[in-house]
Amino acid sequence: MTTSADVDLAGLAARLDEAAVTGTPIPQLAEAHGVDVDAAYRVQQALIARRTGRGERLVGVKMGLTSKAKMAQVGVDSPILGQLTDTTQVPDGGSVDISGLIHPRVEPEIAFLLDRPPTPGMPFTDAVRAVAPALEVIDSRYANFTFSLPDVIADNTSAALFTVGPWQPVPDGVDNLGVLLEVDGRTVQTGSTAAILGDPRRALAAGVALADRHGPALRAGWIFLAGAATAAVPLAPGAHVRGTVQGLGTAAFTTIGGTL
Ligand code: OOG
Ligand code: MG
Repeated sequence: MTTSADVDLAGLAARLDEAAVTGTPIPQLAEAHGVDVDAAYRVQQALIARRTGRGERLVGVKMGLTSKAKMAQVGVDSPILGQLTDTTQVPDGGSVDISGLIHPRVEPEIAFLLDRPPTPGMPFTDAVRAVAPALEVIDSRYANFTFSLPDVIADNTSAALFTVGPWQPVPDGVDNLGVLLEVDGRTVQTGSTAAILGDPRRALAAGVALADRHGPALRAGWIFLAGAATAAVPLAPGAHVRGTVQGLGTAAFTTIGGTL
């Protein structure tokens, strides 16, 4: 029997890395190679190590699948942790070249700025210095945007690009703020931060637990994306995208390049 101990995790990371770099979808890997959740996080670490080895710098982490809308969209029902690097951050109001992506989708997010390395049980306002509206572009490296739980973990939770809007002081509550995603001035998704594990502060707690078990060690000054409150929508070239979180303002970008 093949166990994850026998698997060439670095080899799987190399395949996912190459798929992202060349914009070429690949078949799912986990089942064929006996990769479970623990091994999948090791593949993700190896993937990120390849990228930091090329000069990318970690700037934060992201939660995925923290809302029912997202879980239903991809058929995986467990929150997951991925990693964000500097080269994947698009300035607010900037342009995003999506020509190298496979089948990008965009989703509205809420971001936390970590004031210190959060530990289990630390009060939210001790751990978080500021909050902001954000947008995430996801792009599964797997054909047809279809994957199992270990597959999406190994693929760094489909992370591709992200934009954070202006940081705001932490409001009294972040658990019931309206969320809006607009493309070319049309509303394409609406929701509430309540959809994020009932309260996005729980996403931070879940992320702390996952980072504790699988890495990376969270750092002061890092960005933490809590996971989308709504389903993601396909991203076309020439699209003006805005994500708004009630009381926090808007994050926006415009896409260039890419094909429909
Ligand atoms: C997995 C990533 C999910 C979120 O916010 O839920 C995610 C996917 O949907 O491909 O980033
Ligand atoms: Mg997301």
